[in-house]
Amino acid sequence: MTTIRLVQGDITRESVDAIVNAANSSLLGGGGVDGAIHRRGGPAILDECRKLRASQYGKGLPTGQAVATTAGDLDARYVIHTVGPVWSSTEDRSQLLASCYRESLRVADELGARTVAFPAISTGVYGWPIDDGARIAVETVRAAHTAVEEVRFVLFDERAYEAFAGHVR
Ligand code: AR6
Repeated sequence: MTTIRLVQGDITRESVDAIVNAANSSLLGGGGVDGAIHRRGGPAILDECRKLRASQYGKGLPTGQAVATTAGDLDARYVIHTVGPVWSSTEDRSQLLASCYRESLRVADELGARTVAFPAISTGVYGWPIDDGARIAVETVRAAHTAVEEVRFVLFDERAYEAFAGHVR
């Protein structure tokens, strides 16, 4: 059984085996949680991302997939980068968002990670409504077959925290 914990705060301050990054397919950094992870984690993360782009992800990491790098100076062993879908009001992309959580946990299992911190993927720059993003996150983690013992959702603000709390209760 995977325990779900909710924390309000900055994910780059967490101590876990793996921190999940809401990246973009370039893997070369950006704003939001991605920017914060690269800033605090230091250049070792970007170095490995560049190597991934030069090898198996020449065209970038596709939406819904996940890949791991070092966590650099963060208090974690790995950063798992995943690319959420951009919100669309005309097309249902929820399977891609669910895939981000599932694939990140699959990568965590491959690495032997037992504690994993997630941000609310796609709910910032990518515009996904927070309540729906929280529902998909919690439902997908609950349904996942994983050896991860603790999934910690780290929510940046109170609104996001309350959205997740509404689905975990
Ligand atoms: N800790 C935890 N959560 C955070 C932090 C933090 N330090 N900073 C922001 N959030 P976003 P996306 C929350 O925009 O929507 C980047 O430029 C934020 O409040 O980081 O998946 C990438 O490079 C929101 O709830 O990611 C991509 O281009 C959630 O994290 C694009 O943004 C996700 O917001 C990805 O957009």
